[in-house]
Amino acid sequence: MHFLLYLCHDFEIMTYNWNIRCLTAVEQETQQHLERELNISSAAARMLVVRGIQTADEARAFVRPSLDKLHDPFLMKDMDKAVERLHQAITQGEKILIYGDYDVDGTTAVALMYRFLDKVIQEQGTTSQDIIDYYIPDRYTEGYGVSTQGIDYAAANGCGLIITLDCGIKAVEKVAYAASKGIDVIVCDHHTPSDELPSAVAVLNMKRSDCPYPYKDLSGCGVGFKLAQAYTQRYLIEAKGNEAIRLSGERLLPLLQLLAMSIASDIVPITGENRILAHFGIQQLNKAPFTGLSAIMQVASIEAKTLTINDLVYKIGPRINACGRMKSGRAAVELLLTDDPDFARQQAEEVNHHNEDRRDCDTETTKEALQQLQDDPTFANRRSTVVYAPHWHKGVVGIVASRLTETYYRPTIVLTAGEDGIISGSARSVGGFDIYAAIDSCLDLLTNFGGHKYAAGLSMHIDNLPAFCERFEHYVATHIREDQLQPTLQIEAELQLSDITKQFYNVLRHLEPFGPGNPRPLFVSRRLINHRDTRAVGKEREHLRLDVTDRLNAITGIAFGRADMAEYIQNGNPVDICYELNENTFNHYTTIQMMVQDIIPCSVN
Ligand SMILES: [Mn+2]
Repeated sequence: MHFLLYLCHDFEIMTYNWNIRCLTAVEQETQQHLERELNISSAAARMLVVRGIQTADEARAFVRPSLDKLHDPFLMKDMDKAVERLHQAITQGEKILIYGDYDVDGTTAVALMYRFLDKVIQEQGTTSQDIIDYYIPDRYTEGYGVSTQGIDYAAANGCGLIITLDCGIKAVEKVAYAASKGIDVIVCDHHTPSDELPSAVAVLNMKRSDCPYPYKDLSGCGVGFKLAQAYTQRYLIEAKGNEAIRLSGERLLPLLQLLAMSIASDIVPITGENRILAHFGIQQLNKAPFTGLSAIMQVASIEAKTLTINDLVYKIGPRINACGRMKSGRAAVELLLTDDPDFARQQAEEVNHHNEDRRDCDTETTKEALQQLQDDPTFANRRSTVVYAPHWHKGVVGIVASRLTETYYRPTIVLTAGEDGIISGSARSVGGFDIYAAIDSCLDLLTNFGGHKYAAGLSMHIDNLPAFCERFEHYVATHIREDQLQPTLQIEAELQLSDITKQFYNVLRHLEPFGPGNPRPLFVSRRLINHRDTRAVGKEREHLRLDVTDRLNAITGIAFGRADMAEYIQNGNPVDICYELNENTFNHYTTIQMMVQDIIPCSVN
């Protein structure tokens, strides 16, 4: 593996392991088969093979997602009970509280369920305002999950039914508390259940060990959608099965735009059913976005009809989240629900301010944390990063932990002060290292702790911090492998420049939307030399514009922050380049170009 360090100005450029995917003998046969059957290049066929596609039919289904392929919602355990109880509430005019979470998955789930029920109730000739209400817990005073305050709110407002979305699977006591107040609960959640389930009317969660539902990776919003789909099939249309899904399209299809947002932001795999839901959701966002979403797209400078999954991940999701972090999740839901363009514009601008505040806060905190590390003489010899400052904002510690791993690739914890001498924060891991186990080894020093292998939250008394730092570092230093301390680029294939044709790019585009489980393809091409015009560009000449050739074909590209390689390439030295492909339109002329992830001096003769 390559281990080279380049210095540019005074900051380090991250060095990567390159891991190139190899095809097995069987996969090579499949590749040749697809190449013939679909009449595509072998490089294009390879992209299908590495995504687990084996036949021409599977390939067609993958590149052309269809709503007919969605699973029957009644395969989900308890769906019957949920639909019946919901129908009872609707027909008897019983008041329903939709209970969510402050993140994107939780707020989109609430908006989806509200929009769905709102329409159903209006069609019955009743005003929905008296019948449905929603509740988002406060991130700081109530925290995640079903709260006592939320149930008291339901009781005080005369609700007979609570639908929890993106939460509730562990709310054993809270569901019992609701029952004591005469309130029934339907749980819609996708978090991993414990041994004991809450004794709710229905517990919808495909991760229940007794749930036969075939797809396990729905978002919280996705589980809510399945409830809406099931209700539609049973009570709103005569036809059943796939035909019903098609016929109910008009009712359910617009809701998929909210679902696509939750899938993009909650980092669930974009495979199977999620791929279909995200595909049609993005189509809806480009065709007929809800008023509030259209306003957010405007403040985020996303051109109408061009939105991609990346825009959801990097532009829309963070703005909705910022609203929950810096203000309240309720404001986010209001924006997702409004049909008033003026209100939407105002709210979207406010959301944008929250996002700017969040970004400033996150940049400032990251700067302070990096300074703390640079001032610490012992830091260079450590394997882990733990930083603490009492004044940091609780809402950004997780983002800051991620940022720190971009500079120092180590298991990282960022902490800030809470109340009564308790400090709390977020942990982020690197390279497949199990940070949950590392923190778990310090359990006796903690007051609270939860999470998984790659990310966790924790709190402890401030007096325990020095002991924690020492024990955590010791655990990391004795358990982490050298290769886990260097990030790895998972490369899909080595390409000749002649492989990069219009047809190849067209196949690539049909593999979208990309995300976990279906990564954006990363390629490598070797022995490339300067063609005509490789040079440093940008305000401070910090970026590199590439114009390279393999002596037969040429391609252009951009490498952000890599002007350090300009002279090397200009001097005629060959390089290996790792890149994604995208289209660049300039003067109405579109070309395929490289978005460079890494460049190294040529490693092969
Ligand atoms: Mn979720």
